[in-house]
Amino acid sequence: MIEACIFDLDGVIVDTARYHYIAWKELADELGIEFTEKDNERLKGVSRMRSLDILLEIGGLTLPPQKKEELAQKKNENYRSYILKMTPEEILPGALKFIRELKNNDILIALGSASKNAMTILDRLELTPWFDAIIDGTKVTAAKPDPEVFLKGAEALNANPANCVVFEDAEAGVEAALRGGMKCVGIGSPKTLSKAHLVVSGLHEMNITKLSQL
Ligand code: B16
Ligand code: MG
Repeated sequence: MIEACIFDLDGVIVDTARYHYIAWKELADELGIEFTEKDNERLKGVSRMRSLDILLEIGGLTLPPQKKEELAQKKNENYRSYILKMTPEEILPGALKFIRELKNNDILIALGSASKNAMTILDRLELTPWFDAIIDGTKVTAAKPDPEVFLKGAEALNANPANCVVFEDAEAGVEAALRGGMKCVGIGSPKTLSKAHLVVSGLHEMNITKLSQL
């Protein structure tokens, strides 16, 4: 029996990776680091600070912690200028339809995202009222693949982790779900997300029948 669904945000409900990319790219240009869209793939599902570390690693730069804080903050301000202009049209295909279907079947819904900007994004997309619990980057101490974010989601919903399904686009997120003893639907390529119980290209491919067969 499925009690709850826990959704990652970036790459599952909305594609903010392109805004992250623009903001990291502007910072990289200032630092004289060559940073491509392919490099940006490595930052998906990864925390802000870890993302900066990867960027600096690419550029072969080592900086003191205070400077890194400053740069991360600068990137975030730039990133926020983009997400503050987001609209509900940017919700990925099928996401709202599937969420509605879950509600109609009395399945609880939580968010499990690494982003500290998740609340702003959900508000901009007008999705906040659909969630029974929201666990984001401001509420966790351990990053994915640690299962903390999803276990906190299950706990907030009072759901048994074994009866929860996580939707994730990042390999580390799939790993986190499995470590938490949950079922996992990968969103993206079966090649990189092979450990998930099921892989689909987007939430438009999901429905209650597929969910109950997991
Ligand atoms: P922020 P998710 C993740 O969100 C993004 O995929 C990742 O690229 C980003 O660095 C991370 O959030 C932190 O985001 O800078 O907004 O706190 O996929 O876990 O929803
Ligand atoms: Mg993601």
